[in-house]
Amino acid sequence: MTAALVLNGPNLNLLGSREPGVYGAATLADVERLCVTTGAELGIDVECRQSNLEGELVGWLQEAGARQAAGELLGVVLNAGAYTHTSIALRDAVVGAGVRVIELHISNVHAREEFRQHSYLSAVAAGVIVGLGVNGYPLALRALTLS
Ligand code: CA2
Repeated sequence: MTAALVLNGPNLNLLGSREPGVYGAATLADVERLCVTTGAELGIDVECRQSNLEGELVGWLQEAGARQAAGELLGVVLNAGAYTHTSIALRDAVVGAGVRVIELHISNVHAREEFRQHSYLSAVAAGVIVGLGVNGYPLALRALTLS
């Protein structure tokens, strides 16, 4: 059985606690359960991690690239949170690790503040899912299983 990694970045541990109008009512634990259940339906192992630290996310992307190269991982679903809009380090990690990434955002970042409308990741991602709420996570996992 092969695997996929779901990485959530800064402040996504607060999901469900505030701003339900923007991010919905699901907690991070709910999202991670949804991802694992989806993985079982797709016949893949899904591992979920969250960090508020940019460097930890860089390390996980590098690890994912090595696992992908070894044929153990299909790729990563990455919600990099606000680092999406600031982090050249995460972009370089995606390219450097050669890891297949589906960039995901729960909210429609294009309908929000201007600073959320630029992503350092989109150009190096295999695909982008935006604005579909937490239902985007199962769709992103399914996308990793295609091709
Ligand atoms: O829409 C998304 O998934 C975002 O990646 C979420 C990030 C935001 O900076 C991006 O622009 C879009 C923020 C996550 C913060 O999540 C919270 C959840 C509940 C309460 C407070 C923050």
